[in-house]
Amino acid sequence: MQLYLVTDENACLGRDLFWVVEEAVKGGVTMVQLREKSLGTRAFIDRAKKMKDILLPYNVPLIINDRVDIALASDADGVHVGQSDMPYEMLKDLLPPEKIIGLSAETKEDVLEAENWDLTYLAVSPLFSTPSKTDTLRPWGMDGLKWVKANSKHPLVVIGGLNETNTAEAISNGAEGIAIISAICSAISPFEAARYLKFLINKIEKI
Ligand code: TZP
Ligand code: MG
Repeated sequence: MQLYLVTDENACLGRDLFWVVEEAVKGGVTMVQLREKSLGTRAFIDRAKKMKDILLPYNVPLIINDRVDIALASDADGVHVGQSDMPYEMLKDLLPPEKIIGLSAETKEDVLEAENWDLTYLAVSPLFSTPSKTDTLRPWGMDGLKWVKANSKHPLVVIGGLNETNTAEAISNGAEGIAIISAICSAISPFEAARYLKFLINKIEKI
């Protein structure tokens, strides 16, 4: 989950979503979340299966946003849920034990509640305010990230406003993964954007 691409077709500047994702993966993206807020169930399943086929040769896991049924139907590697999606206990009952479960935490209460759960990662969301998602609570900021790091046992992913200017600082402050929509999907070259972000992450991790 080091460099975690979250998809949004609307951010791809009219280019094919699968092309954007494959370029980004070639550039160094290590995990992909298929996030579809307006597709019908059947179209979502088709897209998930196609995405899985594309990612398989690169050994990059596919995570489905919100929809446990789609994750199961497409044999994706896991799900990402927010605070208003299916509750953790139900997810745990429905998903095979090896599947990835990621949860967004928007408040300190969310972080503390998640201490009781067996998550693959906790997403600090949003780290910064972002035009890509406007219905969020107050951004955590770097100080918020430090608080979560000190109060959570889970590996942390940061999402919201991440780009080449703040990725290194987020990693230095304890993020294990950087989740990104626009800095990759809207880049002129998703390949180069991913490559540079990956370089920044690796550089900090080596220090
Ligand atoms: N959840 C919290 S912020 C966000 C999501 C899906 C959007 C992140 O997009 P960007 O363009 O990387 O800021
Ligand atoms: Mg959700």
